[in-house]
Amino acid sequence: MTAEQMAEVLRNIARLLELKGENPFKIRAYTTGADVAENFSGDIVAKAKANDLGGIKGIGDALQQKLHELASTGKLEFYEKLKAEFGDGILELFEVQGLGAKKIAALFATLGVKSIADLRRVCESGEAAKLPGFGAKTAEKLLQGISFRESHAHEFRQEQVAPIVMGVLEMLRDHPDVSRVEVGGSYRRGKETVHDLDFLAASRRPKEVLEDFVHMPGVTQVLGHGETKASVVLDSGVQCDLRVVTNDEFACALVYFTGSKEHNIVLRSRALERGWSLNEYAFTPVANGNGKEPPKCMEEADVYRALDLEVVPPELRENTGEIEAAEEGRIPRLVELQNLRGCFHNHTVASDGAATLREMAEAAQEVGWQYLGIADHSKSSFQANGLNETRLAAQVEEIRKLNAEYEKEGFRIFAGSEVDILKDGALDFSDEVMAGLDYVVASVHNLFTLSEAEMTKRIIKAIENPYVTMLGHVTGRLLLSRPSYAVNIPEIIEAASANGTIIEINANPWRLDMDWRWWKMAKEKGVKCAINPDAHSTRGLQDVFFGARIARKGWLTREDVINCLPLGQVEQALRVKREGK
Ligand code: DGT
Ligand code: CA
Ligand code: CA
Ligand code: ZN
Repeated sequence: MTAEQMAEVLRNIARLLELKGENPFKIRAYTTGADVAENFSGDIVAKAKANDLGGIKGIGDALQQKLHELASTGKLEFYEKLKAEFGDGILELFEVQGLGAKKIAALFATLGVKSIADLRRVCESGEAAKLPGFGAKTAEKLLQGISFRESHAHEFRQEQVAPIVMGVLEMLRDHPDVSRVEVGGSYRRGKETVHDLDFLAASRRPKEVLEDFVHMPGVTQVLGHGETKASVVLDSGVQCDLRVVTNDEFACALVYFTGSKEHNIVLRSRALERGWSLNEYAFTPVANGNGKEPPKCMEEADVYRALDLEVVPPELRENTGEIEAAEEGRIPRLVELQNLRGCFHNHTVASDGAATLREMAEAAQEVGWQYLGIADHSKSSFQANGLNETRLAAQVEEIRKLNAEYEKEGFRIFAGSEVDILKDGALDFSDEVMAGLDYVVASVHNLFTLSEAEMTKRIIKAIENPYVTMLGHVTGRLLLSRPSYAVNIPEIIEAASANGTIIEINANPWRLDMDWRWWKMAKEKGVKCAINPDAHSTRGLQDVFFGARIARKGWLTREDVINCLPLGQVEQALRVKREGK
């Protein structure tokens, strides 16, 4: 049991209690408990096992008992009973876009809907549309939600697979018969979602390694188990493939299994031009080749060198210009997580965050950062407890006070706001109010159904405001859950370039927005990037890990990323746009 799994059980209990129409305070106790479990800085699972949760804010007596039972037995009677009342499929209904507890409860009570399959049936038959508060449009939307979810049924986001990758790599690294190990595939290339995980190990005893792999903890199904490879499915539903090769084959195999397929195809044709064939194990001579000895490769770099190429970082291996760049020695030195000196889009308890200003600031200092930008929601985001002008002014005051305290440590909080972009592109705060802040992140949080032309115009109008320093989560997508709204990204990039507006990479693994596929174009037009975690807790700051990988995948260097600037320079960078006007 992990803290995340514990939190998930608490969230599911809250959902089921909501279906039962339980008292909101009781429900709130479980969602708060889930937040606490997930963001606790110590080992909350060990504490729960030891029945030592007393005095932790947000975990009352009743919850302490339940967490103790859950952590020590792996099960919770109360939860099992709740699930039995509704059936196993009910929780997946919460994953359908546009469906909340109220609607699910109505569907369950009147039409006996217990699963996604049931939901589809009653939407198609017209029964759902007849329910009070539903209508034909809602039913149509729900069907779209179901099909979006199904079209991504076997994909996983980074935060779902990253811990698995760490665990499997550690297991293989510790294996006495394994000399080298790597993860390949789309995960290594830093894709925002992956279908399965591909591991590669070098060993002289593949049998022993594969035997332990198929028996590792969490395996629920063995799809294949041969002499040199095996495939398993874990309890999380993630498929893991392992290929075992010899140490001499490892370099070529790693290139091959990292992909992408398109990148590999170009490598292979370059090999043929040189009179060799390149497969998943080695270079070999081809008949009627030029007779040149095929190169022996011990490292990936040897493979690229043999093909007269610079080494291509895995994130760039998509055949989108990296081969040409590698040939001409133009592979950029990509930004690294360690280059970040702070970040700008973060929330506190003042809006919908879980940590106070001080807690966030001190967590940022722990990470080793020199600054932290606070951008709580603005007043129109009432569902997120957005700040009005008065509350914002009070927060700015509090930030100034904390800054006086932190100054000697060389740390600084920047006072910002995540200001809503209203329907017509106007902003939720006046220019005067925004001028009193260090910076502004402007984001769309409502009216996702505007036409592409209207949405693009709306966002460009915000980009043109001199006080809008950067644009937040450009497309509003939630990976595997909600598609982007209609918007013309090249026009947005053009406007950002013309106005000196920064675009963020929202590093939350559900978003990773703006998408990596657009960054090369943005960079060529001189648009700067901010890698922002959009943290709603101190733990959330760590999401920059995912953002940095996406920035690399977008070909960005530290010069392209504004939050690589040290404190002494970043302040000026935030002022450039507003003072240029
Ligand atoms: P995904 O769909 O997220 O799992 O994406 P990948 O890229 O991890 O794809 P996967 O797991 O099917 O295969 C891993 C790598 O193995 C892939 O990136 C390139 C290599 N590979 C697999 N099948 C082929 C193939 O038919 N031809 C070539 N050239 N390479 C392949
Ligand atoms: Ca894969
Ligand atoms: Ca695979
Ligand atoms: Zn936002």
